[in-house]
Amino acid sequence: MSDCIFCKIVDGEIPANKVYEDEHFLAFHDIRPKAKIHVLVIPKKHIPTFMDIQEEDLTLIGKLHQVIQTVAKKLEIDETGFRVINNCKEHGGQEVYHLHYHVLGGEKLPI
Ligand code: IU
Repeated sequence: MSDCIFCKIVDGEIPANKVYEDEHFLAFHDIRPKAKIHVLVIPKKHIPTFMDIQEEDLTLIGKLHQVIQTVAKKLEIDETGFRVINNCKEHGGQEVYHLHYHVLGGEKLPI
């Protein structure tokens, strides 16, 4: 998607503070962190929203969970814990229409 900001980050057109990258996924620090640690984990494939995940994407989405585990270990929040959030569409507060999961931690988060 040529006008997608996260696709541009994937393509290296826009810089990001990367935490993890492999063939199918990228994780980078959120530019407006809402916790001491706030990382976004995305599939490189352009899937606009949670509701656009298709049957064919389920293996990818499963692996994304493994990537979150890897990121949590790398940032040393795997033992203390963290929160994973997806904002879906307008009422969910989604700003960027490229599937992403917020990983928040590094401190005790408010309920
Ligand atoms: P949301 O779930 O779509 O609302 O979250 C989008 C997030 O992407 C939000 O927390 C932004 O701060 C973050 N972000 C970013 O890290 N880098 C960018 O270039 C842009 C948004 I645009």
